Parts: sequence; C-alpha cells; structure tokens
Amino acid sequence: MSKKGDFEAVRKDIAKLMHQPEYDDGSAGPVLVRLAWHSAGTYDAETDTGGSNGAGMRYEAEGGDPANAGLQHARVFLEPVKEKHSWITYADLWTLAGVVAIKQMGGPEIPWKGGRTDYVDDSKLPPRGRLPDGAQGSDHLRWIFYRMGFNDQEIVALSGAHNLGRCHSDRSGFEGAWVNNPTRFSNQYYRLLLSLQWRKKTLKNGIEQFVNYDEDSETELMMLPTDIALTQDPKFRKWVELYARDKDRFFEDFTKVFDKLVELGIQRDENGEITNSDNENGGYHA
Ligand code: CCH
Repeated sequence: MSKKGDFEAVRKDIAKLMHQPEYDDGSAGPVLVRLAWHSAGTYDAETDTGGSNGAGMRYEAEGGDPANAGLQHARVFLEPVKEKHSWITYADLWTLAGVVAIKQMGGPEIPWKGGRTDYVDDSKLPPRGRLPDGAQGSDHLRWIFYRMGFNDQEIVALSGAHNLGRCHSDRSGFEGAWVNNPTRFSNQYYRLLLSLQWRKKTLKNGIEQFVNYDEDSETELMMLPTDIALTQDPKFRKWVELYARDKDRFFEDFTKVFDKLVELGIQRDENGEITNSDNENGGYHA
C-alpha cells in the first residue's frame, strides 16, 4: 500500500506488469491503451455524458457493450495494482495505465493528472453505440469523433494508436496486427497505410477487412475499413501523409490528443483539482 496520491508508485507497478510472456505479443501494453481509450471514448460533448470519470465499464451496461469485448483482460492485469494501491480510483488507474503503457512501448510521455472518481451517476451513463465501428467509413468516424469534440487532424493522430496490438476474431471479429512490431509505438501504421497494397479479404466469419500478404516475411498485416478510409478521404489523407514522414510531429500531436481524450468531461480549477466531481464522497456535484 502506498501513500494516497503517490501516483509515481502506481506508475512503477503498472510498468512492471507490462511484460506478459503468455499473452498475445508478450505485452499487456496494447490492451491497456485500448482500455484507456474506450473508458474515455464514450464522451458526448453536447450532453456532457460518458468519458473516463466514473469507470462505468465495471458494470454490465457499459462493460458488456460488444465494443468492449476483450477489455476484461486489461482490467484483470490491473487488479493487483488496484489491490496494492487501493486508494486509486479505477477511472484514474485505467487512464494512467494507458499513458504508462504508451511510454513503456517507446511512445511519448503524455501528461496525466489524477482525481477522477468511481462514482457512477446513472443519468450520465453512456448508451451503447458510442464507440466506433471498424466496418464503416469516414462519415462514421467524423460522426463519432466530432461528438467528442475532435477535429479531422485529431482523428488521424488518435488512429495512430493502431501501431499497437492486434484484432482478435473472438473479440471484434477482425483478425491480425496492423504492423510487424505491434508492441513498439511508432508511426509505422501511417507508413504502411501509404506504402503497401491493401486488398479486401472476407474472413471465415463473413467480416471484411483489408490485408497485405508479405511474401518475404510470410506475414499478413491488416487494416480495418476505417483505417483505409483515412487514406481515401482527402482531408484525412493529408494528415496520414504528414505523420508518415514526420514521426516527431506525430508524437507531438498524439501527446496532445491522447491527453485531451483522457480529460474529456473533466473540469479542473487552476490547481488541477477536478471541480465537477466530489473527490471525498465520490459523487457528482450536479
Ligand atoms: Fe482501435 N481497435 N479503433 N483505437 N485499438 C482495435 C484495437 C485497438 C477501432 C477499432 C478497433 C482507436 C480507434 C479505433 C487501439 C487503440 C485505439 C480493434 C480490435 C478494433 C476493431 C479489437 C480486438 O479484436 O481485440 C476503430 C473503428 C477506431 C476508430 O477510429 C483509438 C482512437 C485508439 C487509441 C487512441 C489499440 C491499442 C488496439 C489493440 C488492442 C489489443 O488488444 O491489442
């Protein structure tokens, strides 16, 4: 047990669980990043509902959303950290784990502040269907991400997280990794989007994705229809081109946009204290 508020101690323990030789590509990192993203990506700016505050994914209403299939692995990885540092809220732990995982996998240092609560206000529970569907195109991406308050550049920058991890047929129905080294954060995703020939493939379960079979390495890489849409829509494509040639710019923009993602729906005063949730009692002031 660490002292309340000792986020450094929590960071260290998250970093320690990253190495998981038995799991996927040997790292808990990618699924932790996806947990952080899905905890925050339910936000709706207009009604100020959803977002990482409240950690609603612990409950069936949100956790059982088919879009969140597989994220129980991430939550299970983090449980010993929660047990050891019981003062931390799940909402803080999940977002911090994403930030630590990105750094551990060679990505940028993303600023992160704590203070989220685990209080769930039923009237603020996000309905299902707020997370993106990989089978769709650019209109869908704009509809989903504009709702959170992101613009085209931010959509493309956030999508760069698909440098990490893989799709699992028993979770989303899609299958495979986007890049050859899916536990190393880089701009490879953008480079492959532009440099390889992607052809449509229908999987055994009837789901369509894009693939590139590389004869030399004998590996098949994949892209979701939403990933391919980023190259087909001219307003998205110019950012794909920029991030493919300028890794530093990608890291810089990704840092800003991931920070914005995990802060959606959270208001802070000048000292960084959250003002729209009651930290002591774990409830909203609303
Ligand atoms: Fe994603 N993502 N994502 N994604 N995602 C999947 C996996 C990961 C979409 C669909 C999928 C973001 C945006 C989108 C990660 C981070 C981010 C999967 C496979 C699908 C499908 C799930 C499975 O089968 O396990 C769609 C559509 C969008 C639209 O933009 C954003 C934004 C982020 C983070 C900033 C990461 C990481 C993974 C890998 C997870 C793993 O378990 O390896």
